Amino acid sequence: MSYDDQNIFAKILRGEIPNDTVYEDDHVLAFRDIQPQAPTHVLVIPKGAYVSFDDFAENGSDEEFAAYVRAIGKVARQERVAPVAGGNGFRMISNAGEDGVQEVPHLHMHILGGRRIGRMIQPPRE
Ligand code: DGP
Repeated sequence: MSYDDQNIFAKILRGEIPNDTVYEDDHVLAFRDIQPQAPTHVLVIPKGAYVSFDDFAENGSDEEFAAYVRAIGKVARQERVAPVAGGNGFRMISNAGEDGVQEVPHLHMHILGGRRIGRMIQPPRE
């Protein structure tokens, strides 16, 4: 699947749509999900044009990988959900493709916490 530069997160990265940023560096932007499913619901995205995690893994640079992983950890600590910083825990989810029910075709990691998130896999809703 090729990258669609009209997707909503590409527009956020270009500053065409506002967002509630919680963290930013040269390679990464993290902002609050517009439809939060938990008290903490942050999306962490690379600034590079990657459709999904597998695209990133295949085509990203080591510098981008390091920045992405570290940013996810920073967000979890900053949001006070990271157990390493005394938080009560969180879940990371990255949906990919149709079976993964990915709605926005720009890689994003959901960071969910602030409540008990529940079982890892729920029955399909659709
Ligand atoms: P996914 O199904 O994994 O592709 O999740 C996409 C998420 O993106 C979903 O939880 C809602 C969120 N989202 C969609 N549009 C916007 C937007 O314009 N701003 C923000 N902050 N989040 C958005």
